[in-house]
Amino acid sequence: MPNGKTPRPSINELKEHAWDLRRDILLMLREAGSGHTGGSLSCAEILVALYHYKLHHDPHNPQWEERDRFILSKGHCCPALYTVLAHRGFFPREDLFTFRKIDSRLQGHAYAGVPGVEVSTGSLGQGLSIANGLALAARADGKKNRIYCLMGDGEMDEGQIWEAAMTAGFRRLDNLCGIVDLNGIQQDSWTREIKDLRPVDQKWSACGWHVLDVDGHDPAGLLDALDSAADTKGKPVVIIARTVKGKGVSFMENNPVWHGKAPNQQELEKALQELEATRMREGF
Ligand SMILES: Cc1ncc(C[n+]2csc(CCOP(=O)(O)OP(=O)(O)O)c2C)c(N)n1
Ligand SMILES: [Mg+2]
Repeated sequence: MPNGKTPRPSINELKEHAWDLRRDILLMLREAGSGHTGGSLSCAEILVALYHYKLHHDPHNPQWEERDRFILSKGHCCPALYTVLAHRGFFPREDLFTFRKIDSRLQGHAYAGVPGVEVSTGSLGQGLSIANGLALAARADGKKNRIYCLMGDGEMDEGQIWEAAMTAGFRRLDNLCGIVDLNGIQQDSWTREIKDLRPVDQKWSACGWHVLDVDGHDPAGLLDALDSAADTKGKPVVIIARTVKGKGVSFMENNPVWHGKAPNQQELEKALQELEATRMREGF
């Protein structure tokens, strides 16, 4: 049960967990033949920082009352969530290869029937409102657990996000931490061309949030930001995590085509070779 007070994993360990996550995301998407590759790869380090360090959770008792809650508001990126949950022992890794198959509980958007998934998501814009409810309930019950909500940058186009952001700021929900996976791309184009979010930090601070801006692929920076968020009193905290969509595979990086496309066998092999080369080069 990592809790941020325990010693931090080494940077190499975290890099290795993110590497394993990327490998299994690619393998499961190939097996399924469909799914959301780019946004799953962009949030790998964020999920590793949460599930291998910050979250209080118990894979053997997913409903443990005192657990921290994590809401994947960008529910189409469930390949990343399912994989980190399998790696933490919530269910067997082999189940990943049933993703999107008939009768599998590993549905193509995050499904609450999977151990460790708090809520079904996929209709964008709703996760932060759910997180607010959980944060208000925890406060009312005098609980110490924290609530985390990961959103996409394209998802910021949803009005409901800003209704929820204003509510959390007004209610001073300091047990709530939002994370924005700012990868610059939504569905088939660049976020700045569809609806420019900038200045995104000022939008959140105007709603009453404390804003942290980090490199979303730097494990140390993410751990610092998560610790700092937990220590912030009187305000919710949003971590703006600057990421690359498709991170880790050169031909998937910054290419909107890979938003909702799974690799074919040849692409998978090329991607895995690249991941292996990175591991050798960086020596983790
Ligand atoms: C309410 C709603 N409208 C549209 C969609 C279709 N859709 C799925 S993913 C996506 C783009 C999301 O972009 P972003 O939030 O930036 O996610 P990421 O880049 O992390 O994949 C859209 C429009 C949806 N899932 N829900
Ligand atoms: Mg995006």
